[in-house]
Parts: sequence; C-alpha cells; structure tokens
Amino acid sequence: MERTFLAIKPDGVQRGLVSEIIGRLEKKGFTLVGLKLLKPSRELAEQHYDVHRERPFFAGLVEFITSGPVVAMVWEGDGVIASARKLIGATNPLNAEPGTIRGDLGINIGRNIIHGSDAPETAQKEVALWFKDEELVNWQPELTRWLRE
Ligand code: 3AN
Repeated sequence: MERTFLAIKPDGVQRGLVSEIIGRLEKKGFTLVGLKLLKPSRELAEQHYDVHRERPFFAGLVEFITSGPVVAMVWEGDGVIASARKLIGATNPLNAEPGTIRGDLGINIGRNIIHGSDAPETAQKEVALWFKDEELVNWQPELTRWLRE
C-alpha cells in the first residue's frame, strides 16, 4: 500500500491547525501510520530540503522549519501521494484553490502550513529520513472494506 510523508510546519502548529489538517486527511479515508511532534535539527532540515540547497530561499526555509514544532506524519492509502498533494494545494497559498488546505488556510509561500512528498521516490526518501521503521505502525482500519475496493 502506498505511503507518503506529510509535515505540518511550525506555522500550522502555532496557529492551532493540527486537528483541522489531520481531520481532513482522516475524512478523506487515508490511514495514519506514523505521527510525532518534533523540533527538527538543522541537519534533518537541510537533508529534507537538499534539492533546494542552491536556491536563494534555502537558508530561510531551514531557519523556519527548525524554528518550532513540526508534526511529522506518514499516511497510507491508494494513490495517497498524489491525492494528498491535491488536498494540500499549490505551493503558493495565494494560487491554491479554495477547498485545499493551503487555499483555505495558507498565507503566502513562506507560510504555507504543510509539506507533502511530491512523488513515489521522494515519499520513500522522506519517510526513511523522518521515521525509523519501528516508529511506523502496520495496521488495518476496521473500516477497510468501506475504504478500499
Ligand atoms: P511544495 O512544498 O509544494 O512541494 P517545493 O518543494 O517547490 O514546494 O518547495 C518547498 C518549500 O520551499 C515550499 N513549501 C515553500 O515553503 C518554499 N519555497 C518554494 N519556493 C519558494 C520561493 N520562491 N520563495 C520562498 N519559499 C519558497
């Protein structure tokens, strides 16, 4: 079953949006298999944003993500990687469609509340970067037959 890495960034946590965001993913029928609150180290943040290392906003991005608590999560479900990206909406909340997390709740590109893996390879890499195997729980919701064909 497909898995993706999602993280509620410090702005989402500080603004009290954790339950709202987790609720949207639960209601969509995805399964939470990993969850922790942490203040990411600089090393973790730099590895996570490694593809942006040469970009002018890299230092600010690392500064921001390490500035406060982050809710790191792994979600499971059919097509969850692409679907979670749709639920999250465009990178810049000013362009994100209403109904998406960033469209409804986000402020601007530097305060866009949540991160979501953008492809299967990044999902695999990010899950492994943020979680140890033993921190992930393999379980089947009792509702499975209503959630999966
Ligand atoms: P997404 O989070 O939608 O996958 P990415 O991977 O392109 O977007 O960018 C990672 C993060 O870098 C974004 N969530 C945003 O916080 C920040 N970011 C991206 N582009 C810019 C930019 N032009 N200026 C400032 N921050 C940016």
